[in-house]
Amino acid sequence: MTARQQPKNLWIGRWGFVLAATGSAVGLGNIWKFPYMTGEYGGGAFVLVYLACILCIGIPAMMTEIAFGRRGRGSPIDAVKRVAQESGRGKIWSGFGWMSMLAGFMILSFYVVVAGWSLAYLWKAISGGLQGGSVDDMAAIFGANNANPLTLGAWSTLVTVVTMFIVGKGVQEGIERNMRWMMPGMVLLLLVMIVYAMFSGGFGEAVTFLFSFEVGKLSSEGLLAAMGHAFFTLSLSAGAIMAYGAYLPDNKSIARTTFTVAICDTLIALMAGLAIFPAIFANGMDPASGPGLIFMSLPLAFQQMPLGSVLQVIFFVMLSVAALTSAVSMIEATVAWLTERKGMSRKAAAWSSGIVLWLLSTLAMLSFNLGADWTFAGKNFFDWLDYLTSRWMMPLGGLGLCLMAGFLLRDEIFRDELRLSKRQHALWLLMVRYVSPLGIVLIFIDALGVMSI
Ligand code: VAL
Repeated sequence: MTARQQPKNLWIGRWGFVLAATGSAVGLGNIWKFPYMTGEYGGGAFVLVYLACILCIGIPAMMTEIAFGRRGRGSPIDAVKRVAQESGRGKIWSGFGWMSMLAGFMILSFYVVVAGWSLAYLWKAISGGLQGGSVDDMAAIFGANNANPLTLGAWSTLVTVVTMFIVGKGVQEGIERNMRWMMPGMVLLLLVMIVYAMFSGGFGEAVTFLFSFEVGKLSSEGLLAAMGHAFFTLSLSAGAIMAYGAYLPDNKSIARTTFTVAICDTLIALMAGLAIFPAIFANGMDPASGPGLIFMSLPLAFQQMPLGSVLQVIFFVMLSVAALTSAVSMIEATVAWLTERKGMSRKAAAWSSGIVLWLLSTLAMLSFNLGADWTFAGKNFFDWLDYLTSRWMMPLGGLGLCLMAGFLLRDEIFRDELRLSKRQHALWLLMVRYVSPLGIVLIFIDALGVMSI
């Protein structure tokens, strides 16, 4: 097959794909996960490695993924298969498409639980349920929020239902429209929080914590976490970006789009760090408090701010919408596959994957209450989903696609899709052939060395 595949659905507006891909990238990863991981892995060193991974691994990998998606014009499984076949390679390579679809599904099953926290906190913010003067009070509220499997399950079920509803309708219009107000709104709100933090203590400490690069401080586990987070935050190897790339019109520049998405995503994560850490230090909280970090520190900070109760409601609305625009992207690969291959309607595909997702997410949700003791090697089900996907499956998927694009497949395909200048193309090739794979492999080797101790 040499002819280019014809697109079925294309992003509508001029900014359609950028908005949707940014909507996918910017999510809980930026505002919930980035701060707590930075806290757990010691600050600046983690941030530095994360930024290096975005630049050297994430950006080339994202360009490659979009090129695969646009060339193959189908779900990641079919897109990878078609591009491989166009180069005379076998179906077996679609395995990377399978892995990314599975990773997206697994991520979504714990993601809806955290998005459920966000909705629960929105409700508490509206109904005055986030009162308390100390970190301990906030920790008690967070604990109580998670203790009851029925209410916690109801929130994550709500997220699942809303996600499937949007996906069933078709993501293009809904997402494009929402992203237009959400991104500027989010940036504005984070700016307000940062400016407030500048004048209310803890800001200097936060800046030092985030940007003092003592690389020696980072453990092998932290290195792996930083690399995994670069994949997670850009939604790479989770089916999302490739599935969205399949709807990218031919005349759009993949490189420009990728840089725009990566820059927006990185800026929002850093802004979130600058908005959140001052509150953590000013209130004497431990930055290494884990996944509950923002849910405990922020309500406390909002209480001390003028107009804090209003800003707090706006914040949780934004967080919930950011979570939703990411959630819908992670199921797109599965839904595209079910419609293309199994002949299902979009609605049927969305709801049937929704049921499986709901079962898996219920298990993840139980990790915070009834199933807290169901652990294996010190990790509960929720932790395992996160660990397997972001630390291993996503980087492995990225490694596979980069090596395929760099060595195995016909270079004309990528010349044709990426349309870079000669020099830029050579740089991209250098990245996907050597720099990204070497970075990923070295971090894996380092991590495996640690695990065998
Ligand atoms: N990239 C998103 C995030 O950072 C999701 C899709 C993992 O939250």
